[in-house]
Formats: sequence, structure tokens, C-alpha cells
Amino acid sequence: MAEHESLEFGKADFVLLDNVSLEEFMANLKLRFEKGRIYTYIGEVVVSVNPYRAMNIYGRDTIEQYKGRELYERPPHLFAIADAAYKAMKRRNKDTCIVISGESGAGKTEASKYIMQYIAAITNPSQRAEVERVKNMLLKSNCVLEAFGNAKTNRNDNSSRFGKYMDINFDFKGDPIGGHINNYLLEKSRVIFQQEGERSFHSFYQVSEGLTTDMKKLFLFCYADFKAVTDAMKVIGFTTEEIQTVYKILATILHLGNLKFGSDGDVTLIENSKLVSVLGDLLSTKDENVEKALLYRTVATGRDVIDKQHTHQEASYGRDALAKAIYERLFCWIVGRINDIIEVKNYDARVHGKNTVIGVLDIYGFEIFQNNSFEQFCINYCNEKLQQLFIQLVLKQEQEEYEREGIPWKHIDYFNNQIIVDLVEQQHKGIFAVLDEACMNVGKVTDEMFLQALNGKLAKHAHYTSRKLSPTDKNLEFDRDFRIRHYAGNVAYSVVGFIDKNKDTLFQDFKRLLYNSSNPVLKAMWPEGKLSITEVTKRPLTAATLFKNSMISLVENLARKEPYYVRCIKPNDVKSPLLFEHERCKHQVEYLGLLENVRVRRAGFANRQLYPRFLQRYKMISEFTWPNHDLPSDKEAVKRLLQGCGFEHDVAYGKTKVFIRTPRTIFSLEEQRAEMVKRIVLFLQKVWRGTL
Ligand code: AD9
Ligand code: MG
Repeated sequence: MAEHESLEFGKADFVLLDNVSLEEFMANLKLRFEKGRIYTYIGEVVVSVNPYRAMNIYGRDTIEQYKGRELYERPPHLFAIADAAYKAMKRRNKDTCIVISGESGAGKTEASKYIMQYIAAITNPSQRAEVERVKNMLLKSNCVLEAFGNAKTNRNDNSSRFGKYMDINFDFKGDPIGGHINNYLLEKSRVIFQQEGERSFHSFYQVSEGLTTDMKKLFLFCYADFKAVTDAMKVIGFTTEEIQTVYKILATILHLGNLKFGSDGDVTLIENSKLVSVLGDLLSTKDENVEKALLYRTVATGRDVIDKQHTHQEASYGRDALAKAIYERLFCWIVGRINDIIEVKNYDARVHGKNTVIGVLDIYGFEIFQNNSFEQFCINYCNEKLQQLFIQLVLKQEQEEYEREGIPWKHIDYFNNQIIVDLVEQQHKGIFAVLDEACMNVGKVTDEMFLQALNGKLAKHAHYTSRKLSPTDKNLEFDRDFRIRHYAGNVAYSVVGFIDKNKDTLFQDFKRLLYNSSNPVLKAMWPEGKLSITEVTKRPLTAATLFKNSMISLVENLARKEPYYVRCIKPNDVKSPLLFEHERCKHQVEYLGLLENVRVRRAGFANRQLYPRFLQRYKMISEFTWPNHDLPSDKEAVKRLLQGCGFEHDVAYGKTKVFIRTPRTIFSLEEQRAEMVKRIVLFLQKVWRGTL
């Protein structure tokens, strides 16, 4: 149990509950929240409740208290988990990762920042300049990425609209020497459309250059934030030209939002044509090229190449696609530039030993909006994948091992969400596959037709429904909605826009326009603009397939590392520091599988070792096993050893491994071993000196 805490604050580890019931769990969670104890353990998992107020628990003095300590020595804290991940990496040369999950607004991004701050604070005691530089870059990169990748939503004023996985690389001394960021699917549609009460990305409210006064007013130009982000970009190493280009791109997108098309007979026109020259300036390209790209498309018909005029609708589609694409490209380019700067340089593993990694995952949380579209579908699928990983690593593997080893064990039931993961990602009949098939079709396939195809393929699936399949469900529109029963709740998705968003087409003309810009920074962002229309033949992968592939490789990557978990809970929907909404919290505790986690953990064993390994380490503490045993098997020898030490009650014997329930037993074995080693050394010294 975590020390230094009295029971007036509740139990610091849910494993210590008198009865493992939902009621007791909730009562403890609530008591701790009300007492300002926002962190509680389940073994090595941290459960965190968003306090919605500044907490005085992240300062230098707190960091010092946790540095190098064992988990149970201090009250539960993110710092303890960060330290555990760090120690495991340093002591055992293992790559570790910290997976932070929870719904939108539950506190994942804040947690990831505290974890990074902690790691930065406890490393580099010798103050090496290069390490300090790397740490500074890693911390500063957060500020820039949040400006461009976060936005106000109805769930969270600073909601991450992209997924972020950051690797921090360490040298043999355990000091950070670099890092790498993977970003996942940015919700770029936000650039052109926001739901009521929401905003576009923070960056747009910070831009100044290239905007009219009216537009500045409209966007409540925020100088302080602008300055902070610009300064951070400078520190990271963005050049002045690069920073200017970034702001020009933001201005371009804002102007594109004001660009209207009209028609004169069959001819599509740009209504406010003055904007064309503003865009030409911002993009460092000729006005007539901008106009042409907005109104025409170059198509290859047989051997001929012709300019085909857009219809009004095509022109509007093209403009929006351009705005979204240049923002997404900008974002990826920023991540790429940061990676160039923070990547590990000049590290020679042959000289310095293995370069180890701690990964921190902070990704968009599960969300349900009034209107849920393709983006929410992807985000929620991502959360299903992470829940599946948690189940695999924490619940399933643990139970399977006990069964394999023949340890007496009461099976614990939990909801396995693999069925929902399959519903989305399975080949041929999963939702992504059906969507891709619809997009592959040469003829015109509408969103409604896609919905019909889903209804046909998934009519019998327990987690899928639609109005056609449940005719009495008035909350679903017939030609528009389908509903998924997610592990975290029911979400109705509108299929409107699914096909376009999945195809994610940007006319080659725009790519060429940007590639031909005389601004080298912009040009470098669009290398594929080099291709002429006759050279562009390959069909690009769809947004869904790209996302699915990136999620699968993310999960594989995490599964290779030793995982540490932070499970975040959002106490209420009104951002109040006082309100613990019981039903809301209970729902999260249920879907996160926390109670099952406690049960598995309680029935579980802190430590397990193969018999020969165990003997190798501890055989000197028992007369039966030192220097060698004459028992029929290693298993028998381990039994005799543990009986001799009086630990019989705390262990179980599997087929190939011994299981030890509490860490205390391990510490005691370690102490006895250290004592014996000391004695043996003394004995040997005497033998050598001939004084025995
Ligand atoms: V989303 O899935 O990106 O929409 P997150 O990342 O889970 O979401 P975030 O960390 O952004 O949520 O937290 C939301 C808000 O809660 C923050 O802006 C803070 O105002 C507040 N918060 C979260 N954690 C803490 C904390 N440890 N201390 C104080 C906090 N305030
Ligand atoms: Mg976040």
C-alpha cells in the first residue's frame, strides 16, 4: 500500500478495497476526488480524475519526492508511473511506453505533459548541454503542436484533434538524446466547418500577417499566444522564412473561406475576384494560375490533355479540399521539421550501448457529438483499438497465463471489444472495407448507397444497426444514419460526407499550383505537384485504409514495449472542480473495465519467475539448495526453499513458474540474498588469505 496517506483520503489502491464491488469502487473514487486526491492505483495502473482546477502537486519538491522511489513508497501520482517506466527502461534495458486513455476532456494531454516534465526534470544530472537542448526541444514542441492541432470543442476547450505518439530516446546513462513524434489523422474538416459552439484550430486565432482588420476582429487575434507559439518555433529552429510561410498558409486558408463562386450561364466564375490576387501574393504564384486552378481541371482524354471547366459544385468542392489539404500538409510538415531537429544524431550503439525508448501516447479520446461523422468514426475506432490492447495486455494475457500454468484461478469475465474492432476493420466485410469498395466504384456512388451496402452486409451484427434494421428507432434517419454500440457507449454516425472524406481527393491542378510557387518552403511541401496529369495514374490509398494501417502499426509498436497505463476519468460535463457526477463516472469506470482490472489484479501475482531462474538467483539463501539441490526437480527445490523462508502462504506453483503474490516477499528474498552474498564473499576472502 502507498505510504504516507491516512485512510481519511480513502484507499490509495483499489486493490485494497474490502469488497470489490462497483459501489465500493465508486465511493472510494468519489471520496478521493473530494479530498483532492485525484490519483489512485490499481496495482501499477494510475486512475486519474480531472480536477478542473490548478493542483499544487507538480512542483519541483514533489518531483524530488518521487525521484527513484518505488511505486508503493509514495502516494499515487503520475510521477510514480513515469518513474517506474523510467526505472524499468534504465535498469532492465527495456523499451517502455505510457498509454494514456480516457474520453475527450478527461485529462490525457495534461497528463502527458506532466509526465514529460517529470522525465525532463529527473534526467541529465550532469547538465550536459546537448541533453538540455534536446529536453528543451521536446517540451517546446508541445506548445507548437497544440497551437496547430488542438481546438475548442463542445467537450474540451483544448481538445486534441490529432493523435500523438512521442518516443523519447535515451542513452546508456538514461539521459534523453532525442525523440520522434508520430502524428495520426488530423481532423482537418474543422478548417472549413465547425459545429455550433466550436472553433477552428487555435492557430487561426493567432495569425496576423496577411489579414484584413475585419478578419482580425473576426478571429479575435490573440497576440500573447501568437508570440508564445512563434517564440517556440524559433527556439525549435524554424527559420524566419519558414515561420512566415506558416502564417501565410493560415491566412490563405482564411481567405479561401471567403471565396465565393457564381455562374454566368454555363460558366463558373469567382465572385470576389480581388481575393485571387491576395491569394496569389500569399502563395507566391501568379494570379492567373490561382484562378485557373480554382476554375479548371486538367484531364487526360486518350492522348489529349484538355482544360475542363468546373461546375459550381466542383469548384466549391475543390476550394474546400484545397483549404483542408494545405492545413493538413502544413501540420505534417511542422511535425516533420520538429522530428528533423529532435531525432537522435551521432549515436553509435557499439560505443554507447543500446539506445532505449520511452513512448508516450496521447490520442484523441472517445467522443459523441450531436452530429458524428467520418472523423468521430475514426477517433472512436482508435479508442476501440486501444481498449483492445489494454484487454490483451492487462486482462487476457494475465488470465491465460494462470490457466496455462495450472494455477487455481477463478475466471473473471469482462467485455471483450474485439468484436467491435472487427466490425470496423475486418477485411471484406468490415465498415472500412465496405466504404473502400464504395469509393473504388467507377460509377457515382452516393453516401446513401454506402449505407445500403452496410445494411446489407451487417444486418445481423450485434453492434450495428440503422433505421432500416430497427424501424422503430426514431432517433436514426433512414437514409443517413447508422449506429454502433461501442465499448464506451452508443454512437449514431451520419454517413453524409463519408465517401468524399474517404477518397480525400485533391485535384492535381492544386498540387501543381503549390509546387510551382516561388516560395521554396511551400514548394517543398508539395513534391507530388511535379507530376503532370498523364503521369498521375496510381489510385492513392483511402483515408480509412491509411488510418487503419497506422492504428495497426501503432498497436504493434506499443505491444512490443513494456506498458504503463493512465486511465483518465472526466468527473462532469461542465468543467466543474466540485462536481462528481455519479452516473457519468460510473459509466466510465464500467467501460474502462476498471473493476475487472481490480479483480484480476487482486487474484493476481506481482511477480513470476521460471523455476531454474528463480533458483539461480536465490539458491544461496537455503541449505537445501546451496550450492546444489538433490531434489527430483527444480520445482521441488523452489518449494523447499520458500517453505524454509516461511513464504508458503504467499506463493503458488505453476507448471514452469513460481508465482509470488506480494512485492514484499520479493524484497525480503532480495534482502536475504544480499546478506548471503556478503557472507559468501567474506568467506571466500578468508579462504584466499588462508586465514580460515
Ligand atoms: V481530448 O481527447 O484531447 O479532447 P484530453 O486530452 O483528455 O481531451 P485535456 O488534458 O485537454 O483532456 O484536459 C482538459 C482540461 O481539463 C484541461 O484543459 C484543464 O483545464 C483540465 N485538466 C486536465 N487535467 C488537469 C490537471 N491534472 N490539473 C488541472 C486539469 N486541470
Ligand atoms: Mg488531448
